[in-house]
Amino acid sequence: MIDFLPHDVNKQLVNLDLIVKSSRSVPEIPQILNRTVLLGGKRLRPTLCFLMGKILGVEPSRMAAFARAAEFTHSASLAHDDVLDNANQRRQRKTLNAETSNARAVLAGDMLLARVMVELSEEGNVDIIHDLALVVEDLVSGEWLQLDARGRIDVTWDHLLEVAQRKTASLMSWCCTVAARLSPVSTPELLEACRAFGKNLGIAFQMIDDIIDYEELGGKDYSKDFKEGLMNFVIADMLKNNPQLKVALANHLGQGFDDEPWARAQLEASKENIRVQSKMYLDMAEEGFETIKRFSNNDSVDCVQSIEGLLEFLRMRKL
Ligand code: GRG
Repeated sequence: MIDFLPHDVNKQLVNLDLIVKSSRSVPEIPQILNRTVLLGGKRLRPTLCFLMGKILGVEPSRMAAFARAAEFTHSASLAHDDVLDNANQRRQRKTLNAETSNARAVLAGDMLLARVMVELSEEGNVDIIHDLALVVEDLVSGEWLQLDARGRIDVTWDHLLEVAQRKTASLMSWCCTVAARLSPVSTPELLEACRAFGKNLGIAFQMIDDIIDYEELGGKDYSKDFKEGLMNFVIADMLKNNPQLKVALANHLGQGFDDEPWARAQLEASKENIRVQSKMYLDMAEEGFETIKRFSNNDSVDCVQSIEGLLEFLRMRKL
């Protein structure tokens, strides 16, 4: 995803060990995790950990355990999410639930979370563990709130924002606050700036994800959310600006409206509106990053540029 990473950060990412090991667990559980949900993906969360760590002067070798915890937590949530969505495919591979069963996928996700607890407790920073436990609460609550909205057309903008903040932004925010907590120049102001930066980045990321959901007509994942009975930012905007479409949209919720002529023009307009909204969140992230930059050291100019490059990349609606 980010092809403009400094050499040393790229090396940290390439060398990041994402194999789950446990001498205590039933051996099949790590084995199946290692060949399903732990493979592939953009590794955005570890990337954030490493970049923010270097910017804030954290010893590089300290960040790997937290980057691993971030990706494991993300992967555990994906394992459970695929059960809830009854999904067969993720990242062009069979999902964990499709490889085993729903019951075993839930258990394997739980095992990953247990590994996160074990490994992070070995790092000995209770505040960081406390923050991550709150993130797990957010992930669960976000998913719960999303379930409340499934099959409903009258979902409010605030509800979608709340879900995005909990499901997507909370973990990205944690990746940034870890660096603030470990930094030799840590202050409450820096911690808050990192929290806000990650939150705004995460909300923008979710909005762009929602736009991309409508990007390739004919692609197998086109309009995935709507076909699963879920409103997202794009469709909520479409409905707000075209209340006359309420009945048609309600009738298609759960099926999709791939090539329906009544939807095309309005859909494109709403994708553009959400792009503008996502830019507002990216602007807020950039503003917060100005504060973070004040705490950065001179050796990390390349990482500062990478974060700015990431924001620019997202402005171009790419993930
Ligand atoms: C067990 C921790 C845990 C949670 C259970 C199911 C659930 C509660 C939460 C689901 C949270 C979820 C799936 C959020 C989606 C966030 C999101 C935007 C995922 C896509 O992230 P990318 O694009 O994915 O970074 P890759 O594939 O690149 O890793």
